[in-house]
Amino acid sequence: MNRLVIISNRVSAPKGSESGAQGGLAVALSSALRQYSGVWFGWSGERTDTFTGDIHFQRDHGVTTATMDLEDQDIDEYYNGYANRTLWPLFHYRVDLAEYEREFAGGYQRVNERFAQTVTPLIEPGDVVWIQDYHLFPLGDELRRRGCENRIGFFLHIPWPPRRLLSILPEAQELVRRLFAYDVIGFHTEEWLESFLDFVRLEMGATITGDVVTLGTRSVRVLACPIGIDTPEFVDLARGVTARLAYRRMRDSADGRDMIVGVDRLDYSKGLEERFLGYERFLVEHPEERKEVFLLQIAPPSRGAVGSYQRIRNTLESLSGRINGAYADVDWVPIRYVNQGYGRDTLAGIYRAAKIGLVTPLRDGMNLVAKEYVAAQDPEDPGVLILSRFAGAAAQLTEAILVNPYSAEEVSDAIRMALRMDKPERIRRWRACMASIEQQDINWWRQQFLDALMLPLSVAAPAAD
Ligand code: ADQ
Repeated sequence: MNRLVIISNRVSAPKGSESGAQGGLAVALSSALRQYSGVWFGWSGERTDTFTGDIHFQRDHGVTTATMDLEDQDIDEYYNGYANRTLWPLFHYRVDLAEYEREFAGGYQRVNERFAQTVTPLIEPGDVVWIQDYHLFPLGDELRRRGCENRIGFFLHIPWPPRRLLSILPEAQELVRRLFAYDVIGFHTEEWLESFLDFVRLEMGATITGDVVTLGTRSVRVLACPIGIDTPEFVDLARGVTARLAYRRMRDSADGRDMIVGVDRLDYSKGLEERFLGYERFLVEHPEERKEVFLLQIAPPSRGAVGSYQRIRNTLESLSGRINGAYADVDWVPIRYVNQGYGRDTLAGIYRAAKIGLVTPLRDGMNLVAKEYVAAQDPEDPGVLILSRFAGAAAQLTEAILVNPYSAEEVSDAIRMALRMDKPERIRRWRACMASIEQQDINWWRQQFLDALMLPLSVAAPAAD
């Protein structure tokens, strides 16, 4: 296998070091990269007065990382601007929150050039380059402009929006045209892939033959390849000492009540407001159940410099306060709302102690929390996963209770159903979900993508009917 060069916006601290709340992408890549020699390049997360392109190398737990610092203006326009004020909301169907500023688009382009300029000397002939996510759509094209002839793949970790939504983006066609610099583009689900194909075919006149899409003189292979977790590792974590302590702590403090757990970055796409309202509906419709359950919502803040994130944080603070004020008693609080991150081993114990995993994003590329919740369960007495139909994970975890997160009634009914589900039914459903995350784990995902990246482009799969 050739050396692997992974490029993503941020480079996560490799596993083993204290890193607090890691995003799903970071968790997935640190396991994937450890198995190859090579390097992981990205922004250090640090600011510099003047961009120099200096690279900081680090080697930790078998992973070499290389990072660069960015200027304040870069961070404002590229990261807080185009990536998280324009692309993230639009790609999560939140047209109402997306902002279109020329400075953002300009900063995004400039920083992608800075990535290309800085990483180019690190790429050796024969290396396979794998670029991650929506921060870096044009990077493959920027590398090609600098003479890079290596195989370059791109994986999108968020949904691809329907074509009419994407058309709202002023630079949509140019952005998508530049994706044809890649050899392979991966999406989590068939749904996101279909939306991409719709756009390139209907808006841009691309032709599709099997899994190869051609626009002008450039062809790119596309695939749907759902990311997984390191399932055996997570199963072990859930049985380890730290998880057992967390499990005990939760069971003691639950005092015989059933715990419902939600774990998410504090992000409007995760449907936290709707989740609280669905849970409130359950409390209203089933007053006899009130003191028998509680909801633990763990939500560490993210992207605090972006206004929409400040607003969702305020909304959730007042909503949890209102619900607790309305229904709490001297010896019971309906929602425990916690804004800090926890280690993965502690989280595993918390998942295992929860009768219900409540995962209700309004739109999510995949959602790894749903998979972690399943992996952490006791096979003899598993809890029940309630999962949004609009998470990519719903295409695989079909035996979860699938809900429309916008419907408080559906969420309330699902909670009731999960609380009443008998053990044989819980075991049956859990086994089906577990089989899926065992087969399609993080190693499977990485291999699927890299196999596609190694395939010569002429070997097209037969056309789908
Ligand atoms: P995220 O939006 O970050 O990822 P997700 O897939 O759920 O969403 O991953 C979150 C990760 O962070 C999980 O591994 C979880 O354990 C961890 N985490 C969350 N809250 C935590 C807390 N309080 N403490 C500690 N850890 C916490 C993006 C996309 C997803 C896609 C992933 C991977 O938005 O749709 O699944 O990338 O492709």
